[in-house]
Amino acid sequence: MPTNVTAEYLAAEEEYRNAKTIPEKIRALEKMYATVPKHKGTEKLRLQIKRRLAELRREFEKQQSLRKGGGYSFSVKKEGAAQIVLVGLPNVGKSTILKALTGVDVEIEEYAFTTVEPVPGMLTYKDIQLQLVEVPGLIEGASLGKGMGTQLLGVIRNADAIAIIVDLSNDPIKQMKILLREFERAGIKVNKRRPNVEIKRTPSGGIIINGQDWIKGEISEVMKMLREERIHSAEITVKEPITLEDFAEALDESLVYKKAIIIANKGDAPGSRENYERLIQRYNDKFKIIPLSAAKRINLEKLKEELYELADVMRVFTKSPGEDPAYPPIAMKRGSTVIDVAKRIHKDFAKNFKYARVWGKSVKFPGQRVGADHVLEDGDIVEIHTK
Ligand SMILES: Nc1nc2c(ncn2[C@@H]2O[C@H](COP(=O)(O)OP(=O)(O)OP(=O)(O)O)[C@@H](O)[C@H]2O)c(=O)[nH]1
Ligand SMILES: [Mg+2]
Repeated sequence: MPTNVTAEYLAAEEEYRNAKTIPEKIRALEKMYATVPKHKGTEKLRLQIKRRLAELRREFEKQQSLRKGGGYSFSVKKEGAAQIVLVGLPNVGKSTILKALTGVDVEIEEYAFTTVEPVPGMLTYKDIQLQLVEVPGLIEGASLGKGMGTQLLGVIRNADAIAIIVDLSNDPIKQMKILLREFERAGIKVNKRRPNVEIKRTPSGGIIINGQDWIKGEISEVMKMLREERIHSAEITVKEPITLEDFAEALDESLVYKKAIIIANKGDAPGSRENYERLIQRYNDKFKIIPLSAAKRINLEKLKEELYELADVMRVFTKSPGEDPAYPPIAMKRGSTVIDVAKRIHKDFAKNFKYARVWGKSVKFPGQRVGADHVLEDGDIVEIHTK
């Protein structure tokens, strides 16, 4: 054990040794991680704690799903172009927002835990249907099994994106800390992408690592992690500067990555301005923050626009030669190409594709002739020509 750790760390370590259940162990390890001094000498120790935490999380998930008869009983069938979950502590105004945006008749009360199961509603914006799902209020410890938390977090893991809702009549920083910790514990990474490491398992030939120089840390530690994951033969390509912890993250297939925004609700409440300023100061660089009063219906239009952005979709109008564009448009993932659209319409369209004509933002002049790989933009009109 390193000699330069703190008394708090030792206390947490003691707690870890005495822990009986997985949640107890997780809490103790989190404390150890938070109290270990961050310098080069403790790098391996921090890595070890992180890896043990990930292992416990996976073990806990398995235990939970076995107990609940397998899988998450709360899953909500996806509809529309994207599914966005509304997530927050109890009583922050999730139902009020859902109702204001989708018209769904959900119960709204001044006390906590009014909504007890996920409630979906459809938001139509710019001719596109987005599914919003209110997730019942999360609480501290949800990820460790409190208040059906594991099922609720399962719904969030399965969604396309997350709208975090905080209540500006209460301390928003505290709310964010609770929510972000629960996400972390459930293996949900927000507004972050997987470290750019490609791991290609090979039948034989041992471990080959391309781009080794990008790794800030000892290769022996990398090899140890691979052994522990039972990866004995693989071609690994590191494509950006990474730490050992990043490498561990890249190895962890149970993690999910989601885009998220913050909706700062109850902007009409006393003290909300001050709380909003604090929220901005702390989280503005990682999240888009939209102030709102759902009760007074202030800033709802802006919120719709931001939810549309969050959904990461675009509208594509299709047309046949000599005819007007068809309505409604189809919803495509941002960055989709002409051939993606062709595939969506009919597989023969893709198979017999010759060229397309495009009108809109992605081209220089109207009706421009483009190839299969041409990347489209929101609102483009596409006319596909086949052989
Ligand atoms: N002042 C103010 N109150 C609001 C606003 N939005 C919601 N509320 C109130 O906050 C309380 C809780 O609202 P809900 O929409 O039921 O909150 P929820 O997050 O769905 O609550 P649970 O389902 O119990 O977790 C109700 O009394 C609402 O009227 C708002 O913008 N301003
Ligand atoms: Mg509710």
